[in-house]
Amino acid sequence: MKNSTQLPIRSIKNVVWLFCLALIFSCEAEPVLQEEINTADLGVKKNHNVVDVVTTHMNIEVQSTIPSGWTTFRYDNRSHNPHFVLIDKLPEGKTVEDSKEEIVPVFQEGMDFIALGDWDSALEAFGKLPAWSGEIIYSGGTGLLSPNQISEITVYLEPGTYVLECYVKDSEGRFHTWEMIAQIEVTEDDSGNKEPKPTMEVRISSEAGIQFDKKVRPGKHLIKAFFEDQTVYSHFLGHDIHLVRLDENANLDELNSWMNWSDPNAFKTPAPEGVEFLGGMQDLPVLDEIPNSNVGYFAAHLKPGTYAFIAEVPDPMSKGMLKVFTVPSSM
Ligand SMILES: [Cu+2]
Repeated sequence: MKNSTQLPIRSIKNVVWLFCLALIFSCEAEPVLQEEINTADLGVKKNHNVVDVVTTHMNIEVQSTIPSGWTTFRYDNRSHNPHFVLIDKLPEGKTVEDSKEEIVPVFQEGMDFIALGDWDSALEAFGKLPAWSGEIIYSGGTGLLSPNQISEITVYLEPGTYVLECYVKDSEGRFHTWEMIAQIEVTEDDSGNKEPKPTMEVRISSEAGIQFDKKVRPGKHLIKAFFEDQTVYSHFLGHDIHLVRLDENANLDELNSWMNWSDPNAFKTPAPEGVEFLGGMQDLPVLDEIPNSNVGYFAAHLKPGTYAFIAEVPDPMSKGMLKVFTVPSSM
């Protein structure tokens, strides 16, 4: 699980307290809807060595070793549920087995107590997170992706040991992370890939929310996700950017509420009706010592219709992190 982004786990008690406050004041939401769109064939893969990631059921299939530098991941969701691929850089010496033993069960225990309304026990459970979990660097990844969609992202990776994971919950409230977790070793060898050239840019910050030029032309795009800052919200996580397509039955309030794993009624299947998740960029850090740490790219094929950029944070609407836009048939 991702928890704090750059903040060491130091103030976990404060975070947990904020988290509980947020739960108390959390509101309702409902989703948005849409027509089929497929982001395959977006062109990025032709220019890069591509790391294929596939989900066929509740799993993540990926090669075990890749070079470092600019890296394109092509995520193919062939399952029946929405998923994402978060890329966590582990502290030196830690492996996916440590995550499975020391982090995943703790989040599940905490979540289960929240679902029962037992806040004291939830706090106690989250207090069992190992200190090293605060040193995990969340290094981007694909945003939420609906079934039968493909997402391509490009991020800059330093050498190290990484975990790929998805923590959407099933209908019973069980985190996908129990099965959807895999390790990759990023070597010292440079991939030789160049930073991609975007067709549009979307920026996100804790103060200004999500910002972009709303005059979006139809067609294929390579979207630059620029993180001006990063922080930890009441659900232990930082902000990220997801692209969704909305149909006329979509309910923005429902979608707004759904984007919060720490709500026992949210971030679980089924996904909100009327919403198609088209990928995006998971939490990127803003670290001086890692070049390009705060920049990532994701591809999108934007057919005419209604879309939104949204962050997976508690009540993104109130933070300026749910922004609807329309793609016209021509410009
Ligand atoms: Cu999943």
